[in-house]
Amino acid sequence: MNASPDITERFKRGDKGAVARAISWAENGDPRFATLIADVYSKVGHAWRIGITGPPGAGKSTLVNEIAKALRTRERTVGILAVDPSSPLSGGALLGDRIRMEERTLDKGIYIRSMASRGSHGGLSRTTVDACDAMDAFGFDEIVVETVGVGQAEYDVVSAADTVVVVLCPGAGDGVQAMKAGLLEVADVLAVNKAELPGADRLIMDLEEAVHIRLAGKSTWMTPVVACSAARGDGIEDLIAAVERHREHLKAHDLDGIRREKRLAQVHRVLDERIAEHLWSGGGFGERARALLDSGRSPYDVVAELFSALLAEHRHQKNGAK
Ligand SMILES: Nc1nc2c(ncn2[C@@H]2O[C@H](COP(=O)(O)OP(=O)(O)O)[C@@H](O)[C@H]2O)c(=O)[nH]1
Ligand SMILES: [Mg+2]
Repeated sequence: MNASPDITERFKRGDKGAVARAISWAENGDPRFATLIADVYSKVGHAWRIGITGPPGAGKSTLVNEIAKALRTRERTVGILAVDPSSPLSGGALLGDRIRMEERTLDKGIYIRSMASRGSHGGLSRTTVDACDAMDAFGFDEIVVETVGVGQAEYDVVSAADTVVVVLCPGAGDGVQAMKAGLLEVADVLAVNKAELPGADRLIMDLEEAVHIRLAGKSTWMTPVVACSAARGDGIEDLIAAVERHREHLKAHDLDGIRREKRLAQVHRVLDERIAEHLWSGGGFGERARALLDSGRSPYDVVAELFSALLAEHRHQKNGAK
């Protein structure tokens, strides 16, 4: 594969067009992504990755905007990834505003990218991690990933982020509902946004209690609950401070080990994808499975037969290679 030296050059020079191209390759399952990331992989690991998740309407996009602004005043460079599994026009109007903001300020230290999961090649986890790796290697200090916390998405954000911030707000996305949805489990920091609205204090208390019950007696990171009001720009510094405390906590504990496990999970996912692709397209398993089913065999029988055939072929190839 020799199609990327030019892009690799541009990438290393800090041309944002090159990081955009890299992410598109990742989204489309273009093999040039693998070549590029291999070239720049020694640079991956510098950035701190902040995942922002929570129910729709909680104020995630508004918060991401405020966090990015605050990080920029600290001279930190920021890559933003907005992943929206529900809408192909990810991020909607707010993202549009941000892009306009970026154009207006011509701020070289910020890059904003939206990614739709529908139609993306491979899983959302993989493309999210790939996009983060690309932004990380490109040299951003901080990467902020916004995903809607529904269903699988909150686990996807865990695989991509070092610190997961779960954003809730009084009213619609109740604390109890969040617990049911498994959002509390993935939270390193809980942000109660729209804290100026009635019900916020109650939600904060409920969440603190829930965290306490879950983590009491365990010598582990105690998920802080931070009040903020993204629309007013309040509490943003507290939120960033909480993220920084979590970062220090991980650095003092086993950051490398945690990151290695996430890498391993990525290898696992991508290898699974590869194997499945190979079997069902190149390996002709579909045809063989159909034939076996037509002969009246049960699905488990068919699986057993195909699996032993696979192992036999593998052994055969290995011996042939000797
Ligand atoms: N009252 C109030 N509204 C907010 C606050 N932050 C965001 N919003 C509003 O909540 C709505 C959803 O915000 P958005 O950032 O798009 O939420 P997302 O779906 O989680 O990304 C928008 O109308 C925002 O203006 C806040 O702190 N207080
Ligand atoms: Mg949003």
